[in-house]
Amino acid sequence: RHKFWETQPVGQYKDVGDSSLPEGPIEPPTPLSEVKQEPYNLPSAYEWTTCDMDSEEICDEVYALLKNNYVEDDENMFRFNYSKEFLSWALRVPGYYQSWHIGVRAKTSKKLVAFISGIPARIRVNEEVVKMAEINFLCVHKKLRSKRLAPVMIKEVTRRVHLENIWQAAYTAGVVLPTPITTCQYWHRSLNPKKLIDVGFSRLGARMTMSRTIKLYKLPDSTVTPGFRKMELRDVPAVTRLLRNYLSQFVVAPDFDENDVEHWLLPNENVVDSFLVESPENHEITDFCSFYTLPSSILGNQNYSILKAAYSYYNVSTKTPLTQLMNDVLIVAKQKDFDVFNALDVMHNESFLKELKFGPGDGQLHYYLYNYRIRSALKPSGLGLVLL
Ligand code: NHW
Ligand code: EN5
Repeated sequence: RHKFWETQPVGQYKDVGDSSLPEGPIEPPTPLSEVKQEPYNLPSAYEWTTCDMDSEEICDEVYALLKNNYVEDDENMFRFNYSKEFLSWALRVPGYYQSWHIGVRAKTSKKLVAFISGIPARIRVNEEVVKMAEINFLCVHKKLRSKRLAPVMIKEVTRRVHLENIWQAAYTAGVVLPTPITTCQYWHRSLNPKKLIDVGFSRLGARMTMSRTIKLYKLPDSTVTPGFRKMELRDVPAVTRLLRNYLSQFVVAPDFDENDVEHWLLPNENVVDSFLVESPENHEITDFCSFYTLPSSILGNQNYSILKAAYSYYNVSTKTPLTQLMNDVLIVAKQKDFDVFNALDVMHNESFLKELKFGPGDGQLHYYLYNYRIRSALKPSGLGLVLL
């Protein structure tokens, strides 16, 4: 059923539930001298290119490929539209390898027709911190689909990750592959219900009018938690401590240091927003919340072309109840003109979703590890990892 994935060191369906298999690498590393030195072969009309994301022009090309060919919902009504600033942030991370930003061009026209990326990350699985690649933005132009290009791209990124002596990876997908470590549900909180209904993102509930719906999703004009403010550079050490301590309780979570927190969580306009609660009494940082900005193109609507979506990122509460903290972040997102606030049922998110009027979406997100087996079944609430 999976001619490619059957050949890869990933959990196979036949092994599901076999607790006699040990936790850890599925296959051992090979000596670096045995890693293939030349790129995999592409169909003869295409060539590999390494994408220099520092270059405005190349960033534009990757942006355009994804804008026109990346992930859509199951009814092809919306397509992710990651901004250039976002792509630059997501790919030029601490310690990144340019060689892991991989494009495919048509030889004659030089047009960029496919892309895949990896970034380095330290991911903790139970007690073990593992150096991994996070793989994202796999995309093949719509006109080149179903030609088995994706397996070649995956093998090539794998080869280039191996050349850096890294043997594991983490990735997410909306499709089922062998074999998810867990499956998460998307939840959506309407901020601009009229527009969401007009564009077909949501529907008017049974026995609901538009004005009752608008009233249902109304939010206060300003945040309520005393000491709630935007995160600043000077907060990096305190946020790192707070976050590391919080993430230590999950089975799978990133091992963030101060450099990572500065990159991933310091506010970056129209890319990532972060807030914290500083105690008015003793100036302690007690709570933290964040979201990233990922608009979607609205395909074929007369009135609107962009859906502005915020995605819940990392949230930590020690003093402020999580529900109150997340209500404040919804208020901020509304002030910033987002149409919808999305969240997965990871970490402690279940505890606020229903009360804050999130509803389940029609999409799921499957999480995967490459060449790493985990001992036991994982619930979404055991995941402390959010990929972009
Ligand atoms: S998930 C988003 C993926 N992108 C999209 O959905 C964009 C729209 N779709 C496309 O561009 C986030 C194409 O449909 C793609 C497939 C390119 C998806 N992951 O070329 P063929 C990520 O970026 C398998 C993995 O003919 P295509 C994460 C499929 O099962 N495999 O198909 C990426 C089949 O294999 P099988 C996927 O439609 C993680 C084969 O590809 C997949 O023209 C990558 C068919 O290939 C997916 N999302 O192109 C893995 N979708 O065995 C990283 C399909 O079933 C692994 N397939 O026959 C780790 C690597 C690093 C290791 C380091 C140690
Ligand atoms: C890896 N980094 O399907 C990314 N989104 O629910 C790749 N549905 O937006 C993985 N179909 O339910 C991508 N509205 C996997 C996700 C692909 C995109 C996707 C889903 C997630 C989504 C929306 C729109 C559906 C349009 C028709 C949806 C219902 C909202 C409603 C609001 C009011 C309360 C109930 C829910």
